Amino acid sequence: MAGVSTVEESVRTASLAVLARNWRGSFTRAAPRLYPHQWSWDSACVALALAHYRQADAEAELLSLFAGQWRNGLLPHIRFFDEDAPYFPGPELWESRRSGDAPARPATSGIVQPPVHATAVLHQIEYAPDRERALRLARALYPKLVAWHRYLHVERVRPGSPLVELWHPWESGMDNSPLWDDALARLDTPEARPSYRRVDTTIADPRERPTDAEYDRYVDLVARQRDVAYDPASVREMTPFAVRDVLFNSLLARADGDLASIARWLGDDPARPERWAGELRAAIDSEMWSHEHHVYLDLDVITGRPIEVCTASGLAPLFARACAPDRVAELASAVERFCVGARGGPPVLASLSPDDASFDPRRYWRGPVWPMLNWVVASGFRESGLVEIAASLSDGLVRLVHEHGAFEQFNPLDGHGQGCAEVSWTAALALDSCTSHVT
Ligand code: 9WN
Repeated sequence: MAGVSTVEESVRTASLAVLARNWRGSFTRAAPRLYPHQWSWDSACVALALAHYRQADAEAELLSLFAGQWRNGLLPHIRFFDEDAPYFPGPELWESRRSGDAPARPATSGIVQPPVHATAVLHQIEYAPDRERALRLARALYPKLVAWHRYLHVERVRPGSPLVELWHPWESGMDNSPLWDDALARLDTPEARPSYRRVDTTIADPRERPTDAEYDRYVDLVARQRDVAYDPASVREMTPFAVRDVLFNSLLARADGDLASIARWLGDDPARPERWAGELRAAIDSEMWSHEHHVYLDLDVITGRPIEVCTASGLAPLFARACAPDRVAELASAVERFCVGARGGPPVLASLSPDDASFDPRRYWRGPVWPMLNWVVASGFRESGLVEIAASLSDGLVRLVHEHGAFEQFNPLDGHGQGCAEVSWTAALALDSCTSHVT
C-alpha cells in the first residue's frame, strides 16, 4: 500500500487539477454538467482550500459569489452564470427579481445554503501567502458578511430561541436526508404534479438522486416562496416547512466566531459577532442535545418537537466549539455508529447510520459518504483535541478520493464513487485535508 505522503501528494495534485478544470475565469463551477453554476457553500469550500495555492482565484471566487447577494443580506444558494446551461431549477423557476431585494443581475436562486463564507475569508487571512492582500479582501467583504449573518440572525429566528431556521431542504445542503421526511410529508401532495422537467436524472443515475415525489415538494416549496416575493416575514408566517438544523446552526456559530476574528484582524469591534456566536453555541448545546440518542438533533419548528433521526451531522457542533466537555466524549463514542471502512480502509462517516431503517447506500443524502460531513466532523474533533479520531477520518476521506476520484458522494459499503465525477468541493476538501495548516 502506498505510504501516506505519497497518497497525499497524489491527491493534492489530482484535486488541484480538478479545480483548475472547473475554473471558469472568475468562479469555479460546482461540477461539470450536473452543476454548471456557482453554489454557495461549495464555493466557500473551494475558496478555503485555494487560499494556500491560488490566492487571487480564491479572492475572485468569493467576490463572484457575493455579487449575487441581496439587499437584505440574503446570500443565494446559486449564482447563475450561463443561463442556458441546463440545470433545473434555473432562473425561470426562481424568478428572483420578484423580490425588490434581489439584484437586477446576476440571476440567483431565492434561498440560502450553510454559511461557510466567514470561515473561508478568515482562512485567507491566516493561510494565504500574501496577508496584506487577504486583509484587503476581508476589509471589502466584512460589511457583506455582517449583512449575511444579520439576515440569518434576524430574519430566520422566532421569539424564544436564537437558533436559525430553514425553509427548504436545499437550504440544509443535505437535500433528501431522512431528517426532512416528516416535514415534507405534511405538504399537501399537489393535485396535479407541477409541470417541470428534471435535468439531474438525465446526467446522474436516478437511483443516486432524490425521487420525483421529493422533487415535487421541492418545486412546490420554491413556488410558495416565490409567490410571496421571498419576503421573509411572509414566508415565516406561511411556510409548512421550518426546521432548525444542527449542521446549519453549527456552521453559523463557527462562522460567527470567525467573523469576530476577522473584525479583530481589521481593528474593528468584534462584539456583535461574538454575541451571535455565544448565544448560538449555548442554544445548540442546550436545545439540540439528545440525552436519549447521545448526539445533537434537529428541531421541527412547526411541531415544536425534535426530529428523531440521527445523522452524522449530529456531530457538527464540535466544529462550532459548542459542546460541553462531557458531550465531546459522548460524541467520540457516537462516531462509531456512522463509521464505515469501505473495503477495510480507514473509517469515513456515512451520512446515515447503516443501522437506520432509512439507510440506503445509493440514495444521495440517505447513506452515502459526503466529503463535507467528514471534513466538518474531522475538523471538529481536531479542534477539540481528539486528534487521533480526526486524523483517521481525514485519512479515510483522502484515501477514498485517491482510490476512486473526486466524486460527489461515495457508496458507504464498497467506496465506489456516485452522483458525478470531478466535483469541485470534493476536490477542495480532499485538498484541504492534505494541506498543512501552518502559517
Ligand atoms: C441543489 C452542488 C449542490 C450541493 C448540495 C447538494 C446538491 C443541488 C442539487 O448539489 O444540491 O442545491 O441539484 O441536487 O445536495 O449540498 O451544494 O454541489
